[in-house]
Amino acid sequence: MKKAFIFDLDGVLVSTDRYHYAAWKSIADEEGIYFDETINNRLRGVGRRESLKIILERAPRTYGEEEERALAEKKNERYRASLENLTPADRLAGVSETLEALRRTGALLAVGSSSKNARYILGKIGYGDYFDAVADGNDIVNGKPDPEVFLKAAALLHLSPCDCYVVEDAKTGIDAAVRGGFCAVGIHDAAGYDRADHAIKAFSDLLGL
Ligand code: B16
Ligand code: MG
Repeated sequence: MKKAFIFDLDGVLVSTDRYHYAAWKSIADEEGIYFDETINNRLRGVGRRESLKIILERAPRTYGEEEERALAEKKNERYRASLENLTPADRLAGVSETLEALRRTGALLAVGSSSKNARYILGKIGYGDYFDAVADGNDIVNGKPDPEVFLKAAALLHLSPCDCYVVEDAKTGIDAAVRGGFCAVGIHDAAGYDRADHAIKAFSDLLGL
């Protein structure tokens, strides 16, 4: 087992997919842009402004920089409002027990998320002070598939990428991990992605790495 685990947040420790979808869907509907769950899957692990650009691919007109900024902000207000009711019960299956067991092995635990709301979400699910390091969308210039967020987390842990697993549910996150020299572990949507070094079915399978 390696010295540390760097976890993606959304889709790995907690799932706020349906809230992202509802917020983007309301914006798309208001703008008269077609948007469905299949397109939403392309937003997994992708930053907010990049997500908006994917949605605007189907827009009947072009949007200026300021309009895009306002739409992203409106989406975030709606998304943030829906996060208010998150509680520790929203941690995904097996997360609480597995993190505790990993910690008992002496492994360091960190988060590497594209989300600018990561610290807020961690607080809501009772992990405000839990991790040894947190790197998120506020700390980086380049989003996944650039490895910046994971490199930042590894630097905060004072470890090299080769000493760390990155656990990801998004293909773009696996690409980022591989590019950064991490050991990439795919779960859920990313479990079938052949670029991952390991694929796990359940979160608790991390204990068997
Ligand atoms: P925000 P992760 C990602 O989180 C989500 O998967 C993605 O759907 C979202 O667009 C992105 O964060 C940005 O989120 O609007 O809150 O900054 O999977 O990298 O933890
Ligand atoms: Mg994710």
